[in-house]
Amino acid sequence: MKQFLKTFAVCALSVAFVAQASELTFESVDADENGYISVAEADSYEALKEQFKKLDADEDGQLSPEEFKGFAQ
Ligand SMILES: [Ca+2]
Ligand SMILES: [Ca+2]
Repeated sequence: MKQFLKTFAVCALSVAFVAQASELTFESVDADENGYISVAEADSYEALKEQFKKLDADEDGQLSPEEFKGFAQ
């Protein structure tokens, strides 16, 4: 029974992780929490990396929370 609960817990955690990974939030991408997403931070996320230049409206090389709102997931 204990083994079953352990397996169940691991599965539940995996599902939670996948759900998180499929929907990016500004906070989750902004690794150093400086309020902007840099090219290096966006680099870990394929879809975001592809849209980075388009999203960076003021072309300062980083995304503000306002610019990130345009990200199509
Ligand atoms: Ca940052
Ligand atoms: Ca910008």
